[in-house]
Amino acid sequence: KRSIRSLENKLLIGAWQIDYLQRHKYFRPLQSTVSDPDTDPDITPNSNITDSSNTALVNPLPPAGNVIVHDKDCSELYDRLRPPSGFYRIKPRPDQEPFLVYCDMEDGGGWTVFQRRRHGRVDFYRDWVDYRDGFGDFKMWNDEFWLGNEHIHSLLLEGKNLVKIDLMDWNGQRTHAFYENFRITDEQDKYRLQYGQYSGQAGDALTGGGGMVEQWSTCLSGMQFSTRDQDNDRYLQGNCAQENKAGWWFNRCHAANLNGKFYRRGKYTAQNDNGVVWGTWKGLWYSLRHTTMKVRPLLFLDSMGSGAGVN
Ligand SMILES: [Ca+2]
Repeated sequence: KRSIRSLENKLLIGAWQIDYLQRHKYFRPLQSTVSDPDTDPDITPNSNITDSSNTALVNPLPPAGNVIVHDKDCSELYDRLRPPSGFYRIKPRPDQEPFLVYCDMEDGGGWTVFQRRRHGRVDFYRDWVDYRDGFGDFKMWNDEFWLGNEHIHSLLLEGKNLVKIDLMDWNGQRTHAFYENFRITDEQDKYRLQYGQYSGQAGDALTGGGGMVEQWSTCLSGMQFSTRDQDNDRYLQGNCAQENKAGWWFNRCHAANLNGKFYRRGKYTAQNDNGVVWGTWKGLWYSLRHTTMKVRPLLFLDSMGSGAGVN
């Protein structure tokens, strides 16, 4: 199953490369990367690429190097090329196979996205191997995916990062949470979650919100990852991953679970609070419409110089 997945990934990367090369006709006018880093914010490819007759084939493989060069994350790619948002291959560690990620080059730019919910078409109730290796679609701007714990682990390995969690409800209202120095350990330690300082408007639901008593059962800091087939939670009577239809870091069980079941209206009723939940914002019985988890270096200075982006 794993090798099929890896083949699929290679195919996807291949298809994407061909698409990329066609779109950019393998070369671009040189000045485009120098003079106007801020244009072309669109995710969809621009069809108004200059007529090929003006664009001499000066450098056969010019700055569109993301096909050949592998940045370690989207922030490095952003620093180098200021490309539009989209799927790119990155390579966090030199000894690693490059893999596809979605780079959010807006919101200050340079964000590597590792989780996204948009429309509920991708099933997030999956087993350990799927969560380890990643699943979902990596093609369209609104595709849903989990990048995979192994990839997330290597992406976050250096620490000193800032994770931003973007949330939207069914009325289009948005909020966000920041966590500094977000990390997960390796598979041997079941991808245990560690993070530092919280800030933002959505509330610190990862820590459980509420008081000490509530946090004792819902704080996810230090918790291992659980899936329906691997119960690593602190809930002795059952499996939080099964009850909550998700792979996630569970205590007994949670006040935040962005991999939960996708309900098509915000408020829901069920035996368990198993929706796409950020408890400190909308409570446990409201399932969110959009979620994004993304990361970039803590000291990243975006084009606005704010380091934290807007919103
Ligand atoms: Ca359990």
